[in-house]
Amino acid sequence: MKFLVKIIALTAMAMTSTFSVASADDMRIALVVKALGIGFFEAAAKGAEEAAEELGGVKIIYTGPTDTTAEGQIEVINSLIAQGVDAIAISANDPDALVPSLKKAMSRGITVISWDSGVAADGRQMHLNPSSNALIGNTIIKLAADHMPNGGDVAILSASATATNQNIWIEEAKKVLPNYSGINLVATVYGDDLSDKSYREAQGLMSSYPNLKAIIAPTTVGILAASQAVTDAGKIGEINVTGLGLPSEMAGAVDSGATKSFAIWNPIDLGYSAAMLAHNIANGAKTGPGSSIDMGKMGSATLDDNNEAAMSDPFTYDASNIDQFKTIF
Ligand code: RAM
Repeated sequence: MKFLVKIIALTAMAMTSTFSVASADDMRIALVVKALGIGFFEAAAKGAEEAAEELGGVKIIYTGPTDTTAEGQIEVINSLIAQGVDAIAISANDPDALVPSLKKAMSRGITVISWDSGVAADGRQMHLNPSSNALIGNTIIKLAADHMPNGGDVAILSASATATNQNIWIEEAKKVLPNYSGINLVATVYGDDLSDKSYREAQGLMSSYPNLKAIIAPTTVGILAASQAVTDAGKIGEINVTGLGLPSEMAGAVDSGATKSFAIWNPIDLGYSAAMLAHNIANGAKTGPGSSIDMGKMGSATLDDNNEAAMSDPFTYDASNIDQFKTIF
């Protein structure tokens, strides 16, 4: 009898510990995106889930506002603070507006990093850029210029006017414009990473600038909407749509000729790396200039003086390779 009691007690103990490992002890990492419903971020979430599976004992909370505003993200952050998550990895709609709420999160012991679209240095422990900003800025202009042997007018269709990443890339693009003689940037407009607004902004560009030769959209939402607007306007062959897109979303535009080429990095790897970094920093990995933080199968991130690191170079897609990639992301 005594023996049986002992067995029951041991079983109960084992059950308790199994339960705590499986749920309450999980590290909860919130992957906060610019807005829900964007394919690029869904691909990144897939990568974050891969990281969680590899690490074990990690739960990814994929969340974000319904539109690409800082206000929406502040609400999300406040709710994550109230839930007491362990880490927040955010792609920001504004570099400064989120700083007070993210500082509050850090003061409660929550690890905060930004990835994709950054937060100002005092609002996060580190930032992960997808690639070198200067390289992305040059790439988006080169993609347009490569198909404009005689030069001409180009316009930029961006995401939101406060998006950290797009604003930096546009700034870098403007710096290298003088290297592309004959390429004339006539306007920059904002579609807020909403399909319908981006589509209307692309239509507006076509009517305001009748000599437009290219629309450059450094956003996966904008490039897709612009290629649709150009197609619907019957301007394939006249206006080339380029910038940053997902092969899975852009395959039709490449087939139709609305888009000759575009670029992107691997969003799955980016989400995987962001989750790995958030996990390792929450587990005590040191941040600070010069420190190196493990990113699992993606190697490690070495932080610069601004506590930033960059991943890989953007890759260019066109009719020759899009079929190989359109089923991946
Ligand atoms: C959209 C978002 C994201 C950006 C990509 C290229 O999905 O704006 O932040 O990195 O485009």
